[in-house]
Amino acid sequence: MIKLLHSSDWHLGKSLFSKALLEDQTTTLNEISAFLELHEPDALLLSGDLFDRSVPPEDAVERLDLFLSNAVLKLNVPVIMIPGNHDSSTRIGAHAGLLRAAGLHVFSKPESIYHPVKLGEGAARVSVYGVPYLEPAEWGFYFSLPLRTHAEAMTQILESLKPLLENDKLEGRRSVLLLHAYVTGGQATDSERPLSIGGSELVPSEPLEVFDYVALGHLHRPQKVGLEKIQYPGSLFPYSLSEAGQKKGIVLAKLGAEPTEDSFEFLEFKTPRRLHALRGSLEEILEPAPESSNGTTTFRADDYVIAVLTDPSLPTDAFRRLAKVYPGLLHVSRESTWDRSAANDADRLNRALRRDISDQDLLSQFVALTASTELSAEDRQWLSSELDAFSKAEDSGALS
Ligand SMILES: [Mn+2]
Repeated sequence: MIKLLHSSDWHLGKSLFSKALLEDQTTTLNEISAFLELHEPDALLLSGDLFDRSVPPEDAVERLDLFLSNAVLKLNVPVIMIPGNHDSSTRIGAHAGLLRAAGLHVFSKPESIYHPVKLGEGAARVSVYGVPYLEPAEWGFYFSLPLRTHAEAMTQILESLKPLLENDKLEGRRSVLLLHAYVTGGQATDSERPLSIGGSELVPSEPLEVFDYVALGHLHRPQKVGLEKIQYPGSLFPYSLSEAGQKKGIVLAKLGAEPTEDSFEFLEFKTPRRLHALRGSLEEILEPAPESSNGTTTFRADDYVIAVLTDPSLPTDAFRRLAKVYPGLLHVSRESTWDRSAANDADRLNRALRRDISDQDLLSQFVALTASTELSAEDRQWLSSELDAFSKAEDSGALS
């Protein structure tokens, strides 16, 4: 039996609403180290976006270095990794040749796809392939073909891997692929950076089924894509409001001599701070912190909070008042009331515009639609005098 732990999208060095997350990321990395000690896997697979930026901050670089040294040198777990779309493949791949001898395997160049890491012995053996995240044009340059989409690049990569995969089969070796891509059928969150502007970023899942396990990276929601053997473990930490309350964790893949012996398990992180989204009016949210925000997770005093206020306008001092109740408050926003009915109202306003109505009535309607409140007599008076002053200035040419 070959045991593989699979993680991705660490985004070390990332901030959420100006709050640096490295401390929280370290808590989770410590939990991954504990998983390595507990499960003693044959390898740890990291499917890209190790850092949040191609030039990561120094403390994030140091953090990754500490983690990898501990995993490879102290725990004796080989680490196999690829750069993602947030990483610089050159920087992630620095010294790859030297590090390989120590047990850190980095796929960072196009030709590295032909050099799988071979693990195991006897009946349970695998070849682990890695496809570094590169732009379609970079693959096109490598293959000397006009490749414009990630799907086209993937077709070419898989085609070129065929002889190696056939050889694995002949020798009774299972195959694993590390890939950082948006595979068709996957569900995104709000924290992935699109892989292409304008064109298609999707890669079809069917051709990936030739592998016994596809260790995916890119999408931040943990998920299987169609089959159990094609999985995203999701990000290290919730990196957007859309991931509040979402379970985060790591995948434990066990591959036997035959596919029927395989199993895939999601191991949830327990220690890190949670991210909660609290929706409601300021007064509602200011009530003592709820014990549970979604029925399954316990609310801890230092948990991160994003407050989405439903008040008709943003109450003054909302952040300061909320931060007293929620020390981990990261951001306060107001839920937009701009929905379909608002759009219909706007349409009505447009039609009203074409009829001849006074400026004052037009502005009153605008205020009523956007602020969900009627103008008071006092407001009307103020508006009327401002409008008068404006037309006079306009007539005298002062505004031209
Ligand atoms: Mn990512």
